[in-house]
Amino acid sequence: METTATRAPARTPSAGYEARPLSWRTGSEILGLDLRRSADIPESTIRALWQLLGERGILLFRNQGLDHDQHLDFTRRFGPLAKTGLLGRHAPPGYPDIFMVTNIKKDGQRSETENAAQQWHSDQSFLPVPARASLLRCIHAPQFGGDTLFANMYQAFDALSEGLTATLEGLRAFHALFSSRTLATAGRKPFSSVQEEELQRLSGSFHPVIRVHQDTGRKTLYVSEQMVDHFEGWSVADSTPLLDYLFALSARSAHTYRHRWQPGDVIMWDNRCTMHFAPLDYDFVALDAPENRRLMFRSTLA
Ligand SMILES: O=C(O)CCC(=O)C(=O)O
Ligand SMILES: [Fe+2]
Repeated sequence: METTATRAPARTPSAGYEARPLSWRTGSEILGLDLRRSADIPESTIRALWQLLGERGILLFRNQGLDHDQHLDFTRRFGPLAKTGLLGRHAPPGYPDIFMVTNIKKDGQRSETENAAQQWHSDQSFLPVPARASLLRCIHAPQFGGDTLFANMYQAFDALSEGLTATLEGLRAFHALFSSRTLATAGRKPFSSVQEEELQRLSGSFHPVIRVHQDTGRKTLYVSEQMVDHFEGWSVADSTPLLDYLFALSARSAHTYRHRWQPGDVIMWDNRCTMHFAPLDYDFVALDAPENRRLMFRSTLA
């Protein structure tokens, strides 16, 4: 399946790489590294990439053509992998730590992962200790649509007034796999095969609404449309208007970067200071046409 991804000519590994901004505040493209040979990347470079990730929220590596092992090897340079939980059922054979996101049908059925990200979220925020970062690699991108949007949650925090910041500082929010809002508004419930008892088991976690990023020391807003249900001690009805405001503020165009995927792209994002969202905007009429296929694989850092 990976063979159609662009194969970059192998580069001689060296400490040298270049980082170029993808937009004013969010994202950097990293040039000059061959992720297929991640064992050759010096520890100092890994540390510098990690710091840059915390500052810029996402790192893009183009033309990588990784296989699953190379993808996991590069991911592990930054720390242990996260448990995949429910996503394990969407792992490619033999790779339980990889999550496959695709719109390619299986046995004539639409994939329940195609709408894994139809609302803004930060990965695994429903867990007591959410995923630090995720790495998504593109094998096929549809001819139209299938982009991923990233919101810079430092910028969302910076856009809050002092008064609202003071109110939010003391609050915690409840994150569930699917917030009441998601269940009420998603066109197609994500992961429709998730059973009620599994939802109970993953009942969710409270997290502060404003958090300090461990590596940069900067404050971020930490609420998301897909998972945040209510503020601690507030009813859903009381929470909804303020949450709606915060979601709209986070998703303002000026706070986001939209990535148009190319096969061979790898994007690493920091779940502590970004959210992401992948609108369902492919050509559903011709979903089976090869040029409309979307196939991505994700690894996740604990
Ligand atoms: O399909 C995408 O672009 C993102 C999917 C997603 O949310 C994820 O892999 O964490
Ligand atoms: Fe996600």
